[in-house]
Amino acid sequence: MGYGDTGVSIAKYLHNQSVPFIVMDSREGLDCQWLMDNDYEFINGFNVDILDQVEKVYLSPGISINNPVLIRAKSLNKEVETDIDIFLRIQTCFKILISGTNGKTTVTSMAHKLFSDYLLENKVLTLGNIGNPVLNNLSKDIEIALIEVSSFHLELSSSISSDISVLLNVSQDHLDRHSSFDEYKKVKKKIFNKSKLKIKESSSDLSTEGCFYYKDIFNEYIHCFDGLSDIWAQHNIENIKAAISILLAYLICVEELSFEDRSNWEIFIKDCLNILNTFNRLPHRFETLGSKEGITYINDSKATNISSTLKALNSLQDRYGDRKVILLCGGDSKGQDLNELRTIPTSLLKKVYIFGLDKDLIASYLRDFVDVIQVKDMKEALSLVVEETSNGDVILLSPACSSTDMYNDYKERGEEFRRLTNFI
Ligand code: UMA
Repeated sequence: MGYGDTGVSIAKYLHNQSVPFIVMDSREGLDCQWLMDNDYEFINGFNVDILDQVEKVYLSPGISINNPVLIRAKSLNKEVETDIDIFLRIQTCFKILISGTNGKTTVTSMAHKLFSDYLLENKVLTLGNIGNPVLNNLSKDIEIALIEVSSFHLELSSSISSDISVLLNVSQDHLDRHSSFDEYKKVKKKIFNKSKLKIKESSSDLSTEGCFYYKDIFNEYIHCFDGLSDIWAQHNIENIKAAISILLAYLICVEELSFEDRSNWEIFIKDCLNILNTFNRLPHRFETLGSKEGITYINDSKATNISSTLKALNSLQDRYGDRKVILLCGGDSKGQDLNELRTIPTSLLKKVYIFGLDKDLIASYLRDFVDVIQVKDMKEALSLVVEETSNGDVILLSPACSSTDMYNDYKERGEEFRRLTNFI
């Protein structure tokens, strides 16, 4: 079910096993040439009747648990599996699962940099939600797999297990897919189901036994982080701690470092920070595009929920004075509780331009605190913004919403910001 990146990887996996299959996808105009060339049936839409011929159902993460074919398959006791289930069952490498509402891809990439530079001999790969379907890597010679998993993966997967599982943070997101915030939290907690070692941000949220808390573990070593003056690094301090704690946990698992004897930890942390000094920042994530005529432009298009936008604004508050930031936001708010918007640091904001599907709704929550202007799109916002800015201001695209009402994805939205601001 689904013939996007994951569906294609599942189809190729089954083809290699000589297992016959049928593909279903509701999208129009999909490229099905490979299926046709190999005589596989493609159904454009979801047809419950097909289940008579089916022994097992394979799911893409985008398929909802309320999809009628999936509901019917379960009621008929058909086996249901995801690509993640297959990979975790078959691949024998050391498996590290990473999830969380914000920072998953950044932490997975930072951990990859740390593992690759620290453990020169090991073959380490990043897989999963980061944009590399796990099944494309089944036959590869991997020693350590850093697998980014989303709430969609966790919700649909039936047999989550790992050597190390990491849950970064949990705040409201994807509430158009999960029935409530509590349900979303429950799904995220599945990452710890059969995990030998668990890593979590802190002990304060979601109660889970036997965890390694990366916010607290570095308390004694906080002076090591003092040198991180760069605004990007400050914004990512929790992500940096999480990435270091993943390598630390791995070294504890393979007994190269000890949890009890911490005499080498300080050197280890400093080594890690040195490695991350040369980490290539990821685009669309609090990405400073540059400055022109005294105005700084930041592309934070990946901020697809309110907590991510709050983080960006709070980072800027430490650095800039009152009324220095012009925020561009809006899109599909995905059922988030917009009351959270009331906690934004309003003194920092000069103006907020709002566009997209939920602009009226978002404006109604912000209007009492800040100067709000509703616009048709990002282009209109940027054409008006020119009149407002003065030396030392920051123009921040941090939408707090999903992009899919106006763009294919957050990347396209970020690219448009880059193009319209002439940072090509
Ligand atoms: N489809 C249907 N009906 C549905 C839902 C989907 O027919 O109800 C079809 C679509 O028409 C499309 C296909 O399924 O042809 C898309 O499948 P998909 O939505 O499961 O996406 P994939 O292309 O397989 O990509 C997925 C992840 N996407 C989602 O979970 C939505 C990718 O994460 C991931 O990189 C990829 O697998 C490889 O593991 C993207 C993402 O946006 C980056 N993730 C969300 C996030 O990070 O917040 C969860």
